[in-house]
Amino acid sequence: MGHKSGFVNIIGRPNVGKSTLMNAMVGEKLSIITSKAQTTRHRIQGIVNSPDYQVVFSDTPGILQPGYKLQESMLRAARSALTDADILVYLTEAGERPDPEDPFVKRLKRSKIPVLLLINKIDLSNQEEVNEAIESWNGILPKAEKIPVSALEKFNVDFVFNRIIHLLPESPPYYPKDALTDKSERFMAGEMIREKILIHYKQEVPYAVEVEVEAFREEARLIRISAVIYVERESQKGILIGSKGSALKRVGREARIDMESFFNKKVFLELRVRVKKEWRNDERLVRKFGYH
Ligand SMILES: Nc1nc2c(ncn2[C@@H]2O[C@H](COP(=O)(O)OP(=O)(O)OP(=O)(O)O)[C@@H](O)[C@H]2O)c(=O)[nH]1
Ligand SMILES: [Mg+2]
Repeated sequence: MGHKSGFVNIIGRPNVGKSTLMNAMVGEKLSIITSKAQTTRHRIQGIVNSPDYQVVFSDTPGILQPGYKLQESMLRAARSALTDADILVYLTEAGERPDPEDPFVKRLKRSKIPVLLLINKIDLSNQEEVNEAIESWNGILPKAEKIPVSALEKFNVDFVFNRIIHLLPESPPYYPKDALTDKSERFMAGEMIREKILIHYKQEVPYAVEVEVEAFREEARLIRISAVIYVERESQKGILIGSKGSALKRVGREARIDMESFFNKKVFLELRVRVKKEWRNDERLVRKFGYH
């Protein structure tokens, strides 16, 4: 058997556990994870290498009905993942009722790409509910292989990984064998900051936030990172900073701890907050922030 390599794209609704699953497969925290829907905004690759294979996973934003420009870009990222895969992983939750009219499901049905349909979060479910879910998916996507998993508790994750290796086409590697992701260190640092904001703030603040890492300088003994957090309104700036800066300090402290563990080096992190009115619906700004 020759070398195997290919693209495995993970798609599904917001919050079903796509990023948790990719991180579990790759064995690194590449994608941020929070309990809030729409955590992931970009397509993020996670690469697993061995002498015999290279698997290029793509984590994608959850599939949603876009309400503003940023979400249009998020949906495009998820859609693109439907077509350029060797294997599709469609992640669902045990409690989710399949909708045969869902345009994504219809496209999956027509697709010639093999689909692994994973029923996630079974740790929160029971056998009966899982069986019902499998049965209803059997009626809609009969060819897809249905596998119950728990990405959080890593139940069946190895089994899914082995199925992926089995289905992977023979091919030389697409990337160098030490590659881990397509994203830069700056991007990773920005995501770590955004994760803490998603965790600590309520309602609309996390959704109105974008993080831009302006400087990332690696010195002999530490990395100096300076980032700007953009919000849409003055009121959000106040909430983000908190009384005497305490809320922002917490974000900085927790993000820095994650950065030090990810980059394996001491980090000096500087955060500033700026207002960019309605950036989420501004085509030019959305593009400037790296969304296509
Ligand atoms: N109980 C349980 N929780 C899970 C499991 N997998 C993921 N979660 C939780 O579900 C929430 C969402 O997980 P994510 O991995 O961020 O979900 P996602 O699909 O990437 O979400 P978006 O990026 O917003 O589309 C987090 O709170 C996870 O801890 C699981 O197997 N069991
Ligand atoms: Mg995600």
